Amino acid sequence: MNHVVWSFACVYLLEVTCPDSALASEEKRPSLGVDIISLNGKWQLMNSNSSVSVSADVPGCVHTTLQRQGFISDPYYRFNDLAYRWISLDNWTYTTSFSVPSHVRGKGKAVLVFEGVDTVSTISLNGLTIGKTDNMFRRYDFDVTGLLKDEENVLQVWIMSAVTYASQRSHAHTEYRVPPDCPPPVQKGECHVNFIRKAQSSFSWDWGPSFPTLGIWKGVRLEVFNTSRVLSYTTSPKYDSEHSSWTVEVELFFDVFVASKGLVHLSIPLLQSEAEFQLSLTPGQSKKSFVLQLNQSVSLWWPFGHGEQFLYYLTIDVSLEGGETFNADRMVAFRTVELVQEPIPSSPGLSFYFRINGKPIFLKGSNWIPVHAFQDQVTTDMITILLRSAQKANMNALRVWGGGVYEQDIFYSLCDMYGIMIWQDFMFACALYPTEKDFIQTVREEVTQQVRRLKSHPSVVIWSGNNENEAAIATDWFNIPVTVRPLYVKDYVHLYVENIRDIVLQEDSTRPFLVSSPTNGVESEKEGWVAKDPYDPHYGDTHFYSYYKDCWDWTAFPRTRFASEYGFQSWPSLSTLSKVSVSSDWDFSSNFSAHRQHHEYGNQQMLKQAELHYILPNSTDPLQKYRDTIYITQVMQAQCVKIQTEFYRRSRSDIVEGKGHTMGTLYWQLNDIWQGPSWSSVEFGGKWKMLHYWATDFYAPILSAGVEDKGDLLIYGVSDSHSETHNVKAKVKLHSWSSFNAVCSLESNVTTIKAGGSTLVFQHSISALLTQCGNCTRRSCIVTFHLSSPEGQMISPHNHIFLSSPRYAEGLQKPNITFTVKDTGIVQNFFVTLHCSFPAVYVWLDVDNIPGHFDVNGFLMLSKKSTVIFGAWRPTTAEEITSNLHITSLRDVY
Ligand code: BMA
Repeated sequence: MNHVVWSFACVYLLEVTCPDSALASEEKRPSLGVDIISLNGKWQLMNSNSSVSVSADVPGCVHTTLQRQGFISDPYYRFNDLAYRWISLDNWTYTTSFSVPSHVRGKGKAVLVFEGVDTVSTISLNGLTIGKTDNMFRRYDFDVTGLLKDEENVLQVWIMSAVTYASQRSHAHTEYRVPPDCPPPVQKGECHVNFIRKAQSSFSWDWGPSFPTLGIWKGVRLEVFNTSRVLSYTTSPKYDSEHSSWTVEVELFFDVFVASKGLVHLSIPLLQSEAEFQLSLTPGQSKKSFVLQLNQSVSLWWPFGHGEQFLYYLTIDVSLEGGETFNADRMVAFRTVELVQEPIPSSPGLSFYFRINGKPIFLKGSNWIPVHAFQDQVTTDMITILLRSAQKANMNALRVWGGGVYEQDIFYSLCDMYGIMIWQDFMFACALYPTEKDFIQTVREEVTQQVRRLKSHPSVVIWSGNNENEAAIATDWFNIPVTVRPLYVKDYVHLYVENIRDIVLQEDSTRPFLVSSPTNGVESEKEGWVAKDPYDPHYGDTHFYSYYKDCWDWTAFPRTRFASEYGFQSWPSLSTLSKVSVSSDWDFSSNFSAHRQHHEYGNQQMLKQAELHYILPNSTDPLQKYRDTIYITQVMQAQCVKIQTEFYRRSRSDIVEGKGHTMGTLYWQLNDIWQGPSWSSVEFGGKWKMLHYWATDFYAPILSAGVEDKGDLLIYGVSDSHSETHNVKAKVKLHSWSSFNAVCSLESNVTTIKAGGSTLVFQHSISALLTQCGNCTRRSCIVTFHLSSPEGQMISPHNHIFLSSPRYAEGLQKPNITFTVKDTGIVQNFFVTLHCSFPAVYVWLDVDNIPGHFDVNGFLMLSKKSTVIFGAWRPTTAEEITSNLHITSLRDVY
C-alpha cells in the first residue's frame, strides 16, 4: 500500500504529537550498562531436506521470505493457500552467525532475548541447545552466559510445523477429546489449533485463510551486563476517591546479576510532580514498585467524542551506585473505568455498562481481527489507516478479538491518542482447551507478560478471558454428553478463572476482567462461571447472528444490555479482489467465489437476505453482473447493520418487556485479513465498504433513528451527551421516486431530547401520513428526516426510512448519473459533482485502485445535482479519478 497522506499523518503523529519512546515497539530496551547486540537482519533459512535454502529477514516468517525471494508467488493469489500448504507442513531452520567484541563478552551475564517466535522451536547456540519455545505470544530470555565464543557464534532456530505439533499434542491427549478437532471443511483449514499457543485464526477461520505460519516474528537480541537489566516497566495511574487525588504506580521488573543499590527518580514535569526512592537489588528477578503522588489536579483522558485525550510524559530515571543508569519515558493518562452490573428498576437481571471517569459511556465500535496472515507484513501505516477509519466513523471502541494476536505496541499507543477504548480478549476462541501442566504454565507466562505490556495503556478498558468458550460449553457446540460435561466445566474454570483471572487480578487492579464474551458477567460467576444461557439479554454482553430472517424486522433482535458482536457478510470491491484473481473468477458461481467463502452457505445467505428487499442484479454482461452483485451485498450489509445498530442505540434508555438499557454496539467486524467475503466494513487494503460510510452516520453523537411500529412512523433522537439536553424538532419529508420535489414536509413540535438517552420526537400514523401527502403510497415514496434546532440548525445527520422494500418501489427509474471531477485546491481533495435525471437510491462511487475515501457514499440522491468530496491517500489527478470512477445506484443493477 502506498497511502502517502496517511503516511504523513503517521509520521506527524510519531514525531510531533508523541515522543518516540511512547510509541516505541517492545524492541527498544533500556541501558543500565547493558550492551545490546541486535540479531535482527539477514539470516539463512532452510527447510528440512535442504531443498530450499534462502536468505531471510528477521523479524519475518517463512512465507514472506519465500515470496520475497521469488520462491513462491503471492500466497493470497487465487488458490495459493492450498498450493502452499506444504510450507506449513515442513520444518524450517533459521541460522545466523555473529561475533561479540571481547569487552562485551567479558561481562558477567549474557542473555539471548527472543521477543517472539512462531511458534514451536528448539534454539541452539554453537551447537548447544539453549532453549525451546511453544508460545508465539511470549517473549523468551535464554541465559547464554559462558557460551559465547571468541570468534563466530552460530545461532540456530529449528521451527517445527505448527500443524504437526498440534496434531501430536492432540493425539497425546488420550483421556478425553478436546474439541473441535478440525474446522468445518468450508474453511479449508488445519486441525487441533487449540493445542498450540498461536493465533487461532492461522489454521483458518470463517473469514480467513489457513496459513499456519512459522518464523521469528519479532526481534532477537543479545543482552550482556555486569549488574542488572530492566526487563520491563509499567505505569498505572490510580484514583483515590476518598481524597479525590491521583497517584501513579510504577513497577520496574529487574533481572539482577550482582546486588546493588541506587535511586529511582520519577517525574511528570507538566504536573510538577516528582519523587525519589531508594532502590536495593538482590540477585534474581524481582519487581520493585513505587508510587508517585501528584501535586496537582489532572486533565482526564476521555474516549473519543466525550472529551480530550490528555497524555502526560512520565520519566523514569534509575541510577545505580556503580554509575549505571536507566532512563525511560512513557505517556500516562488519567481515567477510571468501571463495569457496572447492578439491578435496573423494572428489569430482571443486571445492567452491563462502562463508566469512564464516573460517566456512563455507550461503546460504539466494531471488532478487530489480525490485519494480515503474515504478521511481519503489518505496517504502522496499515494500523493507522484502520484506526483512523474507525475514529472517522465515530467509533470510540474496538474489541481485539480472541482468535488473533495481542496487537503491537503502536496499535495501543494510537488508540490512547485517538480515544478508542479497547476491549482486550485473551487469545482463546471458539474451542475448548487442554489443561495439561505445561500448557497452563505457558499460558500463565503469556498472560503475565501481556498484562504487563499492555496495562499502562489508558485505551485498554477491559480484559476478557476468551471468545465464546463459555457459550460453547453452555450451548453444547461440540456434542459433549451431559455426564462428562462437568469435566469440561472444570477445565474451563481452571484455565480462565483459576489461572488467567487470578493472574490478571494480581497484576492489574485498574480495569475490570470478564471471563468470556459473551457472558452474563456476575451472573455467570454465580452459576459456576458457565451460565445456563450466556446469551441472556438481561445480563452481560451477547453475540447475535441471524442471516435468513429479514434484517429489516427490528423486533427480531434481542434487546440486549450490550451487543459485542452482530453482523452480516458482504463481498469486497472488484479492485480489491482483482489483485488476487483473474477475469474468469469474476462470477458469483466460480470456483474462486466458492473458495474464498469460508462461511458455510455464506454466498447464498447474502443473496437471500438481499433478495428480500432488492431485485438481484441481472445484467447480461457477466462482468457488470459480478460488480453489481458485489454492490448489492454491500447494500444489504450496510442496511442490515444500520437497522440493528439503530435499534440498539434507541434501546439505551428504554426498558421494554423487562429488556433494554443497551450500552454498547460492536459490530462484527472492522477489518479483513485477506481479499474475501466477510463481515468487515473495511476491505483488506483499507478501502471502505458501504457499511463503513454508513457507520459514520449511525454512530453520530446525536442520531435520529426512524422506525415503523404498529403502523406508526416513530422518530427518535438518541444522544450520547452526558448532561446537555437538546431542544429539537424532527424535520420530515416524503419524496416520490418519480420526482425531485418533496411531496410534503412535516415538522414535529420542539422536543427536548434527554442527555444519554433516546427520546421519541415524532410519531405519526403511516396511513394518515400517506393520505395527507396525497400522491404517496408506501411503494412510491420514501421518508427522509433529521433533527434540527428550533432555529433550523442541523443537529443529527440526514436519515431515511423505506415504507416498503425498494424491490417494490414504484416510479424508481434509471437515474442516468453523470459526473464531473474538479480539484478543490486542497491537497489531494477533489469535488465530484453528480447529475441525475431521476431520484436515485444507494448511490455508490467507486474509484477502483485510487486509495482514499469520499465524505459520503451509498447515499440517497433526491436532487438533480449533488457534490461529494474525494480525499485521496496519494497524489492523483481529476483525470485519473474521472477515468476510474464507477457510479452505481440500485436501479442500475436490474
Ligand atoms: C463470531 C466471532 C468469530 C466469527 C464471527 C462470524 O462468533 O467470534 O468467531 O468470525 O462470529 O461467524
